[in-house]
Amino acid sequence: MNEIDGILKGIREGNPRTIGRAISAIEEGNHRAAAILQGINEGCVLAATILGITGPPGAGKSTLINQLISHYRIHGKRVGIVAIDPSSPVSGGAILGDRIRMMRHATDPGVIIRSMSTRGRVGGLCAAAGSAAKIMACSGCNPVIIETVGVGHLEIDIVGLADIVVFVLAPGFGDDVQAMKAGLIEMADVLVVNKADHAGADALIVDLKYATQGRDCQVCSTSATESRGIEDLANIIGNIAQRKRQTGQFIQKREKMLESEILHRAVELMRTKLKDRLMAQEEQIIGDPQDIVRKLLEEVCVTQLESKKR
Ligand SMILES: Nc1nc2c(ncn2[C@@H]2O[C@H](COP(=O)(O)OP(=O)(O)OP(=O)(O)O)[C@@H](O)[C@H]2O)c(=O)[nH]1
Ligand SMILES: [Mg+2]
Repeated sequence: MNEIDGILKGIREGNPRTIGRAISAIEEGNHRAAAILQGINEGCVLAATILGITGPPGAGKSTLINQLISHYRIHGKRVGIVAIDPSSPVSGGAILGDRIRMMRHATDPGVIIRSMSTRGRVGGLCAAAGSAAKIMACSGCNPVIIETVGVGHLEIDIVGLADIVVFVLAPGFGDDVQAMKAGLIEMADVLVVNKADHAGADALIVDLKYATQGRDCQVCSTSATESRGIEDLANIIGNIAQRKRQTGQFIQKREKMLESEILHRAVELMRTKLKDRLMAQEEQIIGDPQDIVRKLLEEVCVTQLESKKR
């Protein structure tokens, strides 16, 4: 068995170390990455629901995810988590914090947890997070949860990565919520008011329910630390997943996701090839930029086609 087949077998068998190695290969973009992704069974990827859980720093996303993991484990499901750390000074300790909060599940072979950092490469990270989610799905995880920080403008395009978007809020983010409300209702399938044990939660729920009237966006409340509202949230998510599959929304979205992944990869590939070609030019570059671009593109495409024939 060659190395890639071994890795693919390990992924299918749910071996956490192999899954970790495969995701590292994707993050590094090393020579194994493309082969691993090619070998991923799209059927498993389609079978899993990818949940995006986002919201302002400190709203309780990780604590809530921890509770959701317990819920899904009780129901016999394997769960994958991709925790994206924005590397921002605000939540600099996010990775460590998330790991500690999920530690309860860290030794459970039915739970795969992976942290990823943006380090400024948002586009690349989105692709890597999407690929990590695919690998987890292929290892039998369902759902796969992606945690990202989102405030106002979304740093990571979670809507483009997930089948269902859950936005977690907490009382005390008052003005932010007002400013974000329209955008939130547009992008989220579920708005969760977490920290329902805090004062102000009821008023926030009423406010959000009013704002979402007639819209395709559900509101619920949880207390992640007190383990309240978790089952309701899981049921809401389950019902949305079922409905999206029945109406064809699910597959439409996945097709769009694949389209943008292909575009991203194509652009990255072309960028590298064009740059290499430009750097390799010996004579001085002068003339009409448009002509040079056309010539460069032609050269790169011809070389690409020739290497394919060989
Ligand atoms: N009272 C109360 N505290 C909570 C609740 N959920 C989370 N917390 C606390 O809120 C703090 C932040 O929780 P996290 O789960 O780390 O929040 P997060 O949204 O993942 O934070 P970042 O990943 O840094 O953006 C922790 O101290 C939690 O214990 C809740 O339902 N009630
Ligand atoms: Mg967190």
